[in-house]
Amino acid sequence: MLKLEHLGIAVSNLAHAEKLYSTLLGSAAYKQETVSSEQVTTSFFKVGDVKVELLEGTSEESAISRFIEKKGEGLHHIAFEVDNIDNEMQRLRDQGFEVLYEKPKPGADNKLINFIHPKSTGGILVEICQEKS
Ligand code: CMX
Repeated sequence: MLKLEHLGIAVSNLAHAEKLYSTLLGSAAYKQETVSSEQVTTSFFKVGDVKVELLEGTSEESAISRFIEKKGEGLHHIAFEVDNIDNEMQRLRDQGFEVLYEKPKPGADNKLINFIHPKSTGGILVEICQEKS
C-alpha cells in the first residue's frame, strides 16, 4: 500500500459536522460529493497529505446510517491508497482477508474503492482506493 489516504468519519448531520470540522481544523472543506452507489454524501478536508472525509448516509439502509444506529457517530474507516486495486484485492484475499466487493466500485474523490471487513482486520473497516486514470 502506498500511504494513508483518508480517515472516514460517520456523521448524522453533514452541515453541522462540516462547520465543526472547519473550526477544528482551521480550514474549509474543499469538496462535497454524493456517491449514490454507496448512499452517502461526503465532505472532504485536507490536513497536510491526508484527507478527512465526513460521511452522512442518504438513506436509512446506507452503511453509514446503520453504523450510527449501532455505534453512534465517529471513526468509520481508514483508507489506504494503492497503485493497482485489482492486484491488492487478490493479494489480500490470498492472505485470508475478507474483501467485501467482488470488483472495485466508483467512490468519492475520483477513486475506485473496495473494503476489507472489520471482522478480518481486528475491528477496523479498511478501505483501499486507487485514483481513477
Ligand atoms: N467499523 C468497525 N466495525 C464495524 C463497522 C465499522 N465501520 N461497521 C460495522 N461494524 C461491525 C458491526 O458493529 C458488527 O459488529 P458486532 O458483530 O460485534 O455487532 C460487525 O461489524 C459485523 O457487522 P455485519 O452485521 O456483518 O454488517 P453490517 O451490516 O454492520 O455492515 C459492513 C458492516 C462493513 C459489511 C458494511 O458497513 C459495509 O458494507 N461497508 C462497506 C461500504 C461502506 O462502508 N460504505 C460507506 C463509505 C463509502 C465511501 O467511503 O465512499
